Amino acid sequence: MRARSDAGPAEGLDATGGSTGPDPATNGSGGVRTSPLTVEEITTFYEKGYIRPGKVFNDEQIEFLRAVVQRLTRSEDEAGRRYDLLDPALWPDEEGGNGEAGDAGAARDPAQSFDFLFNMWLIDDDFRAAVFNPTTARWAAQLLGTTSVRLLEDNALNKSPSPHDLRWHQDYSYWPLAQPNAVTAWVALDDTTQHNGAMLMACGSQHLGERLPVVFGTGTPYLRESRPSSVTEVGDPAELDLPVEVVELAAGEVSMHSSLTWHASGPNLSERGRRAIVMRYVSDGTIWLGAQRYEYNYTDEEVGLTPGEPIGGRYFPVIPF
Ligand SMILES: O=C(O)CCC(=O)C(=O)O
Repeated sequence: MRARSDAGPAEGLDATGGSTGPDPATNGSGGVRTSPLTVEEITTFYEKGYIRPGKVFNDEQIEFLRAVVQRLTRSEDEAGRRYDLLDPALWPDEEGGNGEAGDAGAARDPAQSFDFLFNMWLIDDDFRAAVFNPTTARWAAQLLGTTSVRLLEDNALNKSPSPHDLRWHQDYSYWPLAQPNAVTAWVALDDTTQHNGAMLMACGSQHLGERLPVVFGTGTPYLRESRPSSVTEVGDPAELDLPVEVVELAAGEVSMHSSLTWHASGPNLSERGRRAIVMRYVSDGTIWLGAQRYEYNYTDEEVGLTPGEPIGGRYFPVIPF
């Protein structure tokens, strides 16, 4: 579908995306952690719905990845594949199709820019080296209680300075899977604070089960008609007494959240973009539902999967760890 680039692995990243520095398992390489999660961390994830296990890329690797993302953002833009999470032209209506806001010609408000790149591992070897790092894959397996995980997708995010926020949502609502056996690893490429729009997590919300997808820019729920009637809207964490934590991270640090955890992010009040790369992992064996659940970036035909089959194939590779 898309050609791979000829670029070699990232400087400072080995072929599997691991650190090439001395003894990283003991935090020897720029404070990078590769040790497995502890029982306490796994328990905290179960209780709160997310954890901050530490730094997975050192400063040199982060500097390199920023340049990789900048290059890919430019080439994707030139190829007409710009996707903006806050662009009203892309917002679905309540039924899930493009509504009035989706009419061709709807103006794109630059102040709302939240650039979103999808599956760069397929076209760029440097990005792939980061995405295939064994550390976050192993952590994902520990958090999902499995021995093998597949990559569901990767993303690069750049939230521009903007007064707009990304509304409360849970990731599972948007995925073509029969079970929420999935977890996201969100790696900061910049120091991330409340001021520049860090993510917010509603602790314990993952215990409340599946919710409807929402339009990221407005919080309007959709797909009410096609989801079971027991699936209700994401609520206001404050009204439900769910503690909200701000996920402040230094560049290179990762947070990992469950596919059911409600999360949002505030406005970026700084003068620079707030960048991140994201890996989303799914337990091997999770069942593909495809378009009958959600119109994903790939059709069932493209991925070669029939609804009811375990997820697999070239778009969803096992990540070795
Ligand atoms: O980066 C953000 O502000 C939100 C990202 C998000 O919702 C996610 O990675 O699941």
